[in-house]
Amino acid sequence: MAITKEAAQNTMQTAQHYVNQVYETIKKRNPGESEFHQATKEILDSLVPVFAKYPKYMEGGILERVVEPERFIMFRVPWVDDQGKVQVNRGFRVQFNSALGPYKGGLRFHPSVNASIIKFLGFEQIFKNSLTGQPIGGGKGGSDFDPKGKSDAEVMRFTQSFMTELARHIGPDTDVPAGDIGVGAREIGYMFGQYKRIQNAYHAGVLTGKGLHYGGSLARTEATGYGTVYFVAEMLKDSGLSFENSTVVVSGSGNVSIYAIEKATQLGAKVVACSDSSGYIYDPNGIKLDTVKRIKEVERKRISEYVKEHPEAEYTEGCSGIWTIPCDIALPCATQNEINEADAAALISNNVKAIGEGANMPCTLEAIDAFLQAGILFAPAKAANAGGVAVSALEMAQNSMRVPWTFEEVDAKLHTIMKTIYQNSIQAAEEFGYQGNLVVGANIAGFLKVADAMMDQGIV
Ligand code: NDP
Ligand code: 2IT
Repeated sequence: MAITKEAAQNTMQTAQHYVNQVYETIKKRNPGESEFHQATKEILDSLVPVFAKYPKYMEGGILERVVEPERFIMFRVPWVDDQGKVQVNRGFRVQFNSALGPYKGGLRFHPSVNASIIKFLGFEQIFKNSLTGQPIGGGKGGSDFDPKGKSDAEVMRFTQSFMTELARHIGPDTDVPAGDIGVGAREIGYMFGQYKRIQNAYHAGVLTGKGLHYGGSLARTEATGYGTVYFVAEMLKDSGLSFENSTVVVSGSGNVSIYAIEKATQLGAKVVACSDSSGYIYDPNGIKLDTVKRIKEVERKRISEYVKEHPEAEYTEGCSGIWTIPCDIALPCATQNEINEADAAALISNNVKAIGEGANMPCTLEAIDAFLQAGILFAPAKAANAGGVAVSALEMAQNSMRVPWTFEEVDAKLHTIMKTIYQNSIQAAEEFGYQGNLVVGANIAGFLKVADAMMDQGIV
C-alpha cells in the first residue's frame, strides 16, 4: 500500500515537473505576454492529473505543440478617417489548432488588443470549441481599432481594409471568424460584403454571426448569454438551487450581458445591476432590459443614460464597485480580469452562491482560487460561455445545408449542448479526483479530445 502511494506521488511529481518545464518555455518564448501566461498556467496546472494517470499524453509532444500556434498572422490596417487623415491600426489572427476542424473564433476590436490578448483568447478557444462537441478548431483575431466614437462610414472603411488582408487567410473550410468585443452584426455585415467582393463567390459559411437575411442563424445573437445562464442553471440544480427569486449582478451591457440578463429574468431572477467600461447602474427594482437594449444596441450610448429614464436607479462611475452589490449569482460578462481577489472577497462576504463566467477569463487566478476555497459554485468561461461558438458551428451547418432552422430548434440544440458540457466537465473532474471542480473538469474534458485527435494525426 505504502509503495503504491509512493509510486502515485512520483508520477504526480513527474507530471508536475513536465508541466512546469513546458510553462517555462511558454514564458521564454512569449515574453511579457501576461494574459497568455495566465491562460496557459490555468490549463497546464489542471492537466497534471491527466499526465500522471495517462503518461502516453506526455509523449509525442502534445502539450509542447498545443501551446504553440499553428500560425500567427499580424498585419497593417490602413484606412482614412472622416477628416481625410490616414490612420494605421494593427490586425491579428491566430490560427491556434486545427485538430478538430477549421479554426473558429471571434474577432475583437478594442484599443487594448495585442498579441498576448489574441493568444490567450485563441488558446482558450481550442478547449472551449472541443467542449461544444462540434467539429471546430481554435482561432481568434482582431485589431487595436477603437469603434467608440467612430462614424458608421469610418467603421465600414476600417473593416473593409481589415478584411482585404484577412481574406487570404480564411475560408469556410479553413478559418471561420465571428464577433467578440466591439464586433457585432454591423461589423460582420461589412466584412462579409468585402469578402464576397474579393472572392467573387458566396461562401456563406466564412463568417458567423451574420444577419438573418443573408445566412445568419436564429438564436446566434442570444446564444452566449442564454448558454451561460443554461449552464449556470444546471450547476445550481445539482445543489438544489435555481435562478428563481435570486438576485443577480451582471457586468457589461454588450451582447453577452444583455442576453444573460434576458434569460436570467425569464427564469425568475431579479437582475439588479449591469455596467459598461465607464461605470455601473444599480436598479433595486430590477433592470429594465428594453432601455438597456435601446441605449447600447441602437443608440450606442453610455449606460449612465439609463438613470435619466429610471430615476429610482443609481449610476456609479468606475467598474469594480459593481461586485460590492449583494447578490446570489454574479455573471461577469464584460472582459478579462474584471474580478480580482478583492472583488472575490467582497462577493464572498456578501454570501454569493454562484459565479458564471460569461466573458473570457473574467476572474484572475487568485479570484478563482478564493471562490473554490470558499466552496462557491464556479462555472468557468470555456464551459459556461461556449454557447456562442456552439451556435456559430450550427450556423456553419445550416449554411452548408442551405437550410435554416427555426429559433426553437437552435435554442433547443443550444440547451442540450450546454447540459452536455456541464455533464462532461463534472464527469472528468470526478474521474481525476476533483469532484465538483468545473475548472479542472472543463480543462481536462476539452483537452482530451484535442489530444486524442492530435495523436491520431501524427506530428504536424
Ligand atoms: P460587446 O462589445 O458586445 O460588449 C462588451 C461589454 O463589456 C460592453 O458593455 C463594454 O463596455 C464592456 N467592456 C469591454 N471592455 C471593457 C473593459 N476593458 N473594462 C470594462 N468593461 C469593458 O462584447 P461581447 O458581449 O460580445 O463580449 C463580452 C465578453 O464575452 C468578452 O470577454 C468576450 O470575449 C466574451 N465572449 C463573447 C462571445 C460572443 O459570442 N460575443 C462568446 C463568448 C465569450 P463599453 O460599452 O463601454 O465598451
Ligand atoms: O469567445 C468566443 O467564443 C466568441 N467570441 C465566439 C466565437 C465564435 O466563433 O462564435
